[in-house]
Amino acid sequence: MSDFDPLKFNDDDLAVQEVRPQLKRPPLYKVILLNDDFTPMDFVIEILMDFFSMPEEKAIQVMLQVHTQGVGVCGIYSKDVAETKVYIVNDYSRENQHPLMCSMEEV
Ligand code: TYC
Repeated sequence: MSDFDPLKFNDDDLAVQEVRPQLKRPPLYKVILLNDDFTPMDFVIEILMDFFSMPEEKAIQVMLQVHTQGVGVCGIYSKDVAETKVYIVNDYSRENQHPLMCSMEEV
């Protein structure tokens, strides 16, 4: 018999339905940046390089995507990591008096 056979027979010849193992993957979250009219482009590029480990060319590309389309993806993470990224980016932006908004949404 295979490892998981949902229909097994016990000693009294009764069919017993086993519980299917719950193996759902934990959800992933996109960390996103939103455009605004005031945050300097260089500051956004710095954020993408420092907090999301992007090489400069990729950071420029993502910054321009946000600038022209209104929103862009910084990376995809587990819930805990995404929440921490959002927190540190928003905190760092406030500290530097920029209105940059970082947020997250389920993939
Ligand atoms: N729109 C900003 C500017 O013209 C640049 C910018 C890009 C701001 C991306 C936020 O997430 C952002 N200075």
